[in-house]
Amino acid sequence: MKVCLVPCPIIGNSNSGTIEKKRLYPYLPYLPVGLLTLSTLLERAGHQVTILDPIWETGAASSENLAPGKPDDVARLIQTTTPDIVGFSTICSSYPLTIEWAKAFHYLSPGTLILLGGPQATATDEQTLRAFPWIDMVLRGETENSIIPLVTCLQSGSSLDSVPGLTWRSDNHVVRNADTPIILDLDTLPDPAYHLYPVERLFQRYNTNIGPFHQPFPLEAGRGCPFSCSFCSTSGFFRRRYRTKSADRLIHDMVTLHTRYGMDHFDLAHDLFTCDTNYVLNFCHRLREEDIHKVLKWECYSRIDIIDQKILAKMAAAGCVRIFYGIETGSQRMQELIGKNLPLQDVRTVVKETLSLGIRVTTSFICGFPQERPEDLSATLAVAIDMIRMGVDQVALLPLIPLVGSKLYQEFGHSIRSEEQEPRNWPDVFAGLCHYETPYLDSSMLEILPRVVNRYPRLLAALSARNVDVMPVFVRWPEWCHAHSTRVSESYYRGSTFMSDFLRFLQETLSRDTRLSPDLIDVIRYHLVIETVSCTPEDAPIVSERFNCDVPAVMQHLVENKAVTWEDLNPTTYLFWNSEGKVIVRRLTVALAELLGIPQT
Ligand code: B12
Ligand code: SF4
Repeated sequence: MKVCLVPCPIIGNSNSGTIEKKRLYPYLPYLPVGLLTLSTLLERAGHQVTILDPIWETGAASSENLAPGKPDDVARLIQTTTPDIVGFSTICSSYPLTIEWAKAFHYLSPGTLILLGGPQATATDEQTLRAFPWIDMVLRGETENSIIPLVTCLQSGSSLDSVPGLTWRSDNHVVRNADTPIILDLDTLPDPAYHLYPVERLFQRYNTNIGPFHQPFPLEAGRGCPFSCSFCSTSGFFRRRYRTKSADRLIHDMVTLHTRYGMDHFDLAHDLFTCDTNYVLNFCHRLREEDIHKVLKWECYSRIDIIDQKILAKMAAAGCVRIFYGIETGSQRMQELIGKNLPLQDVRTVVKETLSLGIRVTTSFICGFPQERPEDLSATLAVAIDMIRMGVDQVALLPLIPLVGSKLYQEFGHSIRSEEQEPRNWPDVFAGLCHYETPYLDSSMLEILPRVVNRYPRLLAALSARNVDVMPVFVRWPEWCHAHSTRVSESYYRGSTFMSDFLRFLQETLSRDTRLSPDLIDVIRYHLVIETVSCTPEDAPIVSERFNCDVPAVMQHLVENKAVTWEDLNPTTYLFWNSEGKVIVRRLTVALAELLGIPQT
């Protein structure tokens, strides 16, 4: 049979934007690891497979912006492969788009079977089939053992009753077959069908696009996490069975990708790679034994309570260059309530040890739990700022996404809200586009906090270095909006003026505070200029502004806990202009600016 598989779109900014806007956002290229493995199995069984990732294919894609185009364009593309079955992969954040693509394809080719798989369709299988008649079936959970039985039954026209993990319609009733057993030995998985994906183009983007550090290439290391944090859905999906590919198999996969495509930096996709210490130590030992660590670098996910100096040292010596730690909340009360149970007193020690070994760190935090109180959020902000000042690469503060299938959803799913029509119509399907009601937290605070933390972490760290408590400032935001008649709708927060307004608010609020030194006022003003220039057209005149100090140097010293030097306090002029959506900043000494006759405001 001819099977066309379509990856789920990964939206550049998944945590904001209406469904309408999400269609326009740039998309992140990401290797659909699961689909590639299924493709190998299908090809081996004699089927003809195409993987069609619309973000590479439609006219909307450009070198800067990858975007899939309109649903009709996506549907036409799929139709060019003349499939018998179209299989869409799904994730919570882009589920409405996937459903739209499927609908557009159904109208173009009503007889072709539409199948869904992946975490979101698995969690919402029955609801999805009831809500959207154009979706024919969902293959739930891990599907390597069920995809061939399904396609074989479809080809022969035999009954679907025995296909494990299938949710389908029979006589207009939704039928849910028994679950598929999980795959215990992941070494039995075949090599992914890389030849079906534009791997070279993806690799090229990974190498050129992501800041100072190459984006690593995704490689599946294993599945399942034995913990059961209440907000997370992974424990249900993989039934809490922690598994890894053997160290030898994983190394074989890394070396194969290196030899075939030149990849030298891998993201070992596993929710909790370091769960089994002996496994990790053996993996590190094998990498060193073969001298592979000198060429191939890798990164992984961990928890601060299952790792220590000894393992970290082995990992660093074996080529580990980054670890992602989910801290989630800085409040011990919330740690317990959400079932994460991290001993917060150990966070600093573990992060410090990790950094001291030369391993970079990403930490992530969540806000918007239904039980969260202002003091909890304040504690989270304090830990996040502390992490920035310790030198972690990124502190992501993410708004909580309600995940169907999670414990939190079971308890508070009835209280999810959305400003948009589709999630309101089908909350149990599109919960990922909603938010929980937060009785103790102001909703505008939850809008601004993640946006500001993610955009200006170093600014917040610089303020905190001078003992400015930023939380009370956030609390005063609604009052300021009211005084300035600023409409605080959800779309306002997503718009271009919010960030400038916020910086103006910060400047005004903190300037009233006599403790704020002139260099800190300059730090805020500098960001305000950047934000303002980012909203100007590209042909707008260059902006020149004079500051009483070398702002980036002051920031650097504050964030790193170092004393600001006399040299930093030299008046400096900066030129700002907008080039291809990025603000370029150039530093001039005041004397040079005067010599060049550059007007200074
Ligand atoms: C790597 C990763 C990412 C990457 C890439 C995402 C991607 N394409 O997978 C990045 C970093 C971008 C990412 C981001 C996010 N992620 Co993420 N991510 C993962 C992670 C750790 C690994 C994914 C993976 O490769 N798995 C291994 C492969 C083999 O599994 P698989 O893709 O699910 O495929 C199997 C089955 O699902 C099925 N299948 C999948 N598709 C299809 C299609 C068909 C037709 C069929 C038949 C079968 C099928 O068959 C495959 C083989 O068994 C998973 C957790 C996990 N362990 O899976 C979370 C996970 C997918 N992420 C999750 C979330 C919530 C997010 C974010 C929303 C987080 C946030 N708050 O911002 C963002 C949103 C992305 C966006 N911007 O739109 C959730 C999704 C939950 C849900 N209900 O959808 C997961 C499951 C983790 C969790 N905590 O629950 N993520
Ligand atoms: S949040 Fe991390 S540790 Fe907790 S259940 Fe999910 S994957 Fe496991």
